[in-house]
Amino acid sequence: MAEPLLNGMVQTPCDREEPVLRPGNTNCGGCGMSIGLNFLSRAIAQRPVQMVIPACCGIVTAGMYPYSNYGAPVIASTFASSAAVATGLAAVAQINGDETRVICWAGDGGTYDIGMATLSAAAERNEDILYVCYDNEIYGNTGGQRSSATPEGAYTSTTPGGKEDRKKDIIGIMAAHRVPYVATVSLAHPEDCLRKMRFALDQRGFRFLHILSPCPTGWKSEPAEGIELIRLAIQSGLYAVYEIFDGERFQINVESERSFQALERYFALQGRFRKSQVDLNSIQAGVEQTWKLLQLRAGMESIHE
Ligand SMILES: Cc1ncc(C[n+]2csc(CCOP(=O)(O)OP(=O)(O)O)c2C)c(N)n1
Ligand code: SF4
Repeated sequence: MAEPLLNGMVQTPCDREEPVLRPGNTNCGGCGMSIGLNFLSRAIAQRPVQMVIPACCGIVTAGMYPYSNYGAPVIASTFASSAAVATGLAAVAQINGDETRVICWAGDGGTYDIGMATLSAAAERNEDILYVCYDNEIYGNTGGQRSSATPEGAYTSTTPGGKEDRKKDIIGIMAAHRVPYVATVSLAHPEDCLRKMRFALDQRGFRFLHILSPCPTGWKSEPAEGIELIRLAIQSGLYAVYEIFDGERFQINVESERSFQALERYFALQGRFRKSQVDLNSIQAGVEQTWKLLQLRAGMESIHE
């Protein structure tokens, strides 16, 4: 029977025999990665899947062998090899003529930094992989060091005065590979999240999803406020929710009023910004610039049309 979700959307129940993320796992309370895995579980439903997870929090989630907190087959890979391992699994599925969808599930450290070489190579070859980056904007698993996804102003264990550099534009980098599908995903918009996950699971070729993923431990935020933080990130314009087809057709999925008040509240609710001297006016100017470019791209017709 159909089950009502938020915003009046109707969604079929998760008909997996068990969820991808089993209860009783040791993820921190309020972990955005857990929320993302629960959405992924619903999106996967009965599709056969195999997952590849590098050495991030997502693999600590699995727990101690021979038990697993994952209700799906998972290979634990090195950071440098996750997209390559997934490439191999996808090739085997193709040879065997089975419908298995291969998913890489990796943090920002494993994606933006340590696994970038094989990620880029797999994207360039348009391998049949769904790569999902849950971006908690730090190296969470090793004590919260900065990554190239850490935003300007954030305190981490290696940026005690607040990070001075801006966050890397991973979406621009992935789109530049002209892969079939790249999207940012809002955990605060279930319909956006499930639609994109289902679409990405069903496509062939390389697909990349980016999930801004609250991490109460690293963000020094309240576990119950993760979804509110995502809403504020979107309302302030800091997190743009959009998708890109074939590297050139841009579509904005959630409009943002780019509210300064939301920006202030986003920073105020997180201890990681408390010590930093970040100038919110300059952050907002950066946001406006990013949005201007995004709107221009979204307004452009595909050059092939
Ligand atoms: C090549 C390599 N370098 C460094 C490490 C140490 N290490 C283990 S987990 C981790 C951080 C991972 O961060 P991220 O991918 O963002 O995932 P998170 O822990 O935040 O979920 C690091 C640096 C490693 N395992 N392998
Ligand atoms: S450190 Fe952050 S990403 Fe890792 S399990 Fe805890 S809340 Fe989740």
